[in-house]
Amino acid sequence: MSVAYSSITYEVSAGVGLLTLNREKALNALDRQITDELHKVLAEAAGDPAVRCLLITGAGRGFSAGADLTQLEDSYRKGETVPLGDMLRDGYNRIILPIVHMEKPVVAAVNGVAAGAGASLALACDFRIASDKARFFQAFIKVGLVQDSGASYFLPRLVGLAKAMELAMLGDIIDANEALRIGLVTKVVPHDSLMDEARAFAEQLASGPTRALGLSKRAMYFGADNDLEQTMDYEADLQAQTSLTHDHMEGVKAFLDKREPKFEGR
Ligand code: T3D
Repeated sequence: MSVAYSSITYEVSAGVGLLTLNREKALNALDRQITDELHKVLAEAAGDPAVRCLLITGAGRGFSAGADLTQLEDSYRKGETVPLGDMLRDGYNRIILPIVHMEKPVVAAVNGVAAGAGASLALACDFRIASDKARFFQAFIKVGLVQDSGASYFLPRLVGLAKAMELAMLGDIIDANEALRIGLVTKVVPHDSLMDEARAFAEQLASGPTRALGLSKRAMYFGADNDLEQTMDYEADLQAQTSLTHDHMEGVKAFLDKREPKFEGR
């Protein structure tokens, strides 16, 4: 299945939903249209049993340059300030949360620059496979804004508080190798093989025990914000669910039969 929106393309094959941001000229900067379309496609991917892993990338040489800074150009040129709080609540927050809440793995194939809210989009994914041309940029501070779209949540958890402060407050652009060194990305691959590598990675996840993967993600977020006792209790609740799945039974049978398991995502 393949659907073309005006700023996104989306297709599903071999258990992987491939979502491509498609505003190449503006390095896939996020305007209202693309944000609304993202919201729609994320809901579709979350509810589609044929999608067992979602892969997000950008067309052209950018992953996403963050908020489309031309959107409010008229106001800024006239010297009018614009309060952005509600725009975030109605806009980017509605695309970041569904990625985190999606009970299946989400992978970003970071093909180029990921800046501002575009970097947050990549950070919200469970894995980042980066092209050797990828760059990460907490651009917010350069335009006099605080980081948003979850960057203050994801960054300290991924790279530690000190490095998160450095990235956010200095606003230096880092390349793919530095991103790998500080733990921001899963791996760096040659640019020309990015999509093959990212697809293979996504297909491996898509052939896994989807329910356990989804609940593993949920448990990790829970564990990051709760104490050991609460977390172990929560794990027990989740295990009560995974233990009833076909994939759990299949995994144990495969072990006993000394063969590879064939998970079906149920
Ligand atoms: O407003 C709100 O909704 C509030 C929320 C804010 C959240 C945020 O995301 S704030 C941060 C917004 N993003 C930025 O500040 C990044 C701005 N862009 C850049 O600093 C640079 O473009 C990059 C470092 C990302 C890439 O540099 P480079 O040299 O590789 O490319 P370029 O030549 O600067 O950009 C290529 C084109 O994309 C260019 O258009 P042109 O001249 O070819 O017609 C450029 O204007 C356009 N572009 C890049 N970023 C944006 C953009 N157009 C609109 N919005 C952008 N963010």
